[in-house]
Amino acid sequence: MKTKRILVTSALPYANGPLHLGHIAGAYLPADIYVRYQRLIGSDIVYICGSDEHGVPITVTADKEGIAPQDVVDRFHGMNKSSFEDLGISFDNYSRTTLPIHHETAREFFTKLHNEGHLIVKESEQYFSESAQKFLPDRYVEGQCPHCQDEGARGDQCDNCGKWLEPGELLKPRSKMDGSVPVLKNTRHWYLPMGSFSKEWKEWFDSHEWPQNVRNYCLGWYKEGLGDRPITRDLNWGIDVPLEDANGKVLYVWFDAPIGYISSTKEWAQNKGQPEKWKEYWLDQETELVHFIGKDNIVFHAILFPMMLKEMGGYIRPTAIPANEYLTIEGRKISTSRNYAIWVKDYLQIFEPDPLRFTLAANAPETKDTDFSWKQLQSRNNDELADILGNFINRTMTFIHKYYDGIVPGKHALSDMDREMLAVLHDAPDTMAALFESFQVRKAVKAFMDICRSANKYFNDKAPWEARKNDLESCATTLTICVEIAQALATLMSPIVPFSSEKLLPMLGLTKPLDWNAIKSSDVKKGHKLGAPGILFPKIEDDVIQIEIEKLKAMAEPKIEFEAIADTIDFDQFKAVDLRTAKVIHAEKIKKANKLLRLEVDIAGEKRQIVAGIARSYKPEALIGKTILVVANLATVKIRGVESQGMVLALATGDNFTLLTPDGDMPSGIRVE
Ligand code: B3M
Ligand code: ZN
Repeated sequence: MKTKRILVTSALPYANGPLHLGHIAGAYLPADIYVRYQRLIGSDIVYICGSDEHGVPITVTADKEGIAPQDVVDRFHGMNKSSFEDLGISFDNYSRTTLPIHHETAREFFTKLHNEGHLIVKESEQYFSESAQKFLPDRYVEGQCPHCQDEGARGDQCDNCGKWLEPGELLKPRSKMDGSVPVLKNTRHWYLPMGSFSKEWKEWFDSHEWPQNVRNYCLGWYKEGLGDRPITRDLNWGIDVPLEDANGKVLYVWFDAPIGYISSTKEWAQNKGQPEKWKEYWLDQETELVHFIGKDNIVFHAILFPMMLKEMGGYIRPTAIPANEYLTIEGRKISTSRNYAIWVKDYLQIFEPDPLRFTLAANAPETKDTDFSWKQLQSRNNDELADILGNFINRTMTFIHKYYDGIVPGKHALSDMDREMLAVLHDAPDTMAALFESFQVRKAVKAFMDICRSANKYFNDKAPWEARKNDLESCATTLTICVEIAQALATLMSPIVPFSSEKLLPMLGLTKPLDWNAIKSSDVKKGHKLGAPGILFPKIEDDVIQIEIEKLKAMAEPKIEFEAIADTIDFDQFKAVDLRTAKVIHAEKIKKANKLLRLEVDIAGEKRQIVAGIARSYKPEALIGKTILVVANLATVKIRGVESQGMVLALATGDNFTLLTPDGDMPSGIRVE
């Protein structure tokens, strides 16, 4: 059978911070499981990745720490590379985009696209900081989104509503470096006119099957019209634009980073002593290209990069883009800025890699966001890996060592039960292959655990401890089939929990996993010698897991900045503020203002409308009937065009608000004394 040639990539992680579980669940573990499976069936597969070392996230970290960007990427490239290794993410090459080989490849792309007239040049206005005397990258400019009024929008994009913003669109822009108000200044940049390639792109896109999220995202962009995408930036960190008249400009990180897949493949070929071998993967239309990414990278991998590859001529384009959704931690979004995450290197200081691999695979965010909890890790490890898989292996090993000196006794005539179990086992490779091939890791893990459950049931139903007394041939057959099952499981589990598979092989008297297809007709010979038994999955104890739960809780506590006490006032000044109880009679969200609610309150029979910035802490329906405290004599103002006749009293901790309410039932209109 002709083996497939496959090139697999995982999104290049920015080298501006450590890896957390969200990274692993998104673009790395699913890819590694797929690659390990493909290697087992003999595919010609190369798995490529590397550190994304340019771009503003790097300079933001460098500025924050007062160090050079190169120092930032040197630190985190090394850290992340070893985290991946320790977690068994088995790249064939893990490169980095500050290497000369990448700079050359990216410049070659730009030069060819430029010389062949595929790029356009445009003057445009960009934010310029007069205090820093330099153009400000988009992430350095913050302001209010004109579409949804979110205060935290960046110069180029609003994370809240996802809209891309043109320079000048942002309301109330200010520099995140020094708070100064930037001015708009003319500058020249090169663009990839995606609109002019959209017809051909659409034909290509429609000729493939894509996951629903990739289809929705891309067709949404296509329908809105694919505009001109800037591919250069006014930055002093990045790959210099290879043109005479482009001083001080670098390639936009999202132009250079995907090219990192190609330069990393070139480096891989060089390291193998076959420098031209990369072409078998990138320039042979027979090769399947699979990009594993998180959903926030869909447009770059399904629209921008394929357009670049097409216009370069001769390059392959992706045939599959598994784009995972997000992982939350104990029900909360991961936030590196608020240090709310579980870092891979911290995890690995306490636990083995496989329980995490298994837990993240079993609950992979393939089609929707999923949640990781420490209790879930403990139960996946203890109740499934240890009590189902580990238990089956252990009872098989113990029985054969105890009654057969560790020698497999051989099969005799098969009973119906034997045949049933062997049928389940012999179907397993195809069942799991179909799930791995279609990137359905969750289902593959479930299918694997179902086989383990069948194996335990088989052991119980055949009851070799009884058969040993009255039907030695049945007993011998049972145990021999159990070894065949165990040897098959060692192969089937290896893409998911490779370290445990490695540990299991010598116990079963094997030096390498069985061939994937050999499992379809397992046959362990009488006399096969088992190795020493061992514990595959040590239990994770409650007290150990509780420590991690407490640690995370402490991280989740909002960092409360205590404001200095305000200036002293006298009693009369306090008396001037009229604080009253008020009953909420209606509450609703305010369109396009995701932090605001419009309340209708009753203050001793007087109806008031009040705008309150508590939408992220309270659902409108939860407020109806509540008695709260308000400032009743505040001058009326308009907030986002809505009149507000007073102010609600609430306690702010981080970005969370807790309303002040009277202790016990209280009529409305009562004044605070
Ligand atoms: N460095 C990672 C991110 O957006 C980005 C991926 C590049 S893949 C070419 O989180
Ligand atoms: Zn917005």
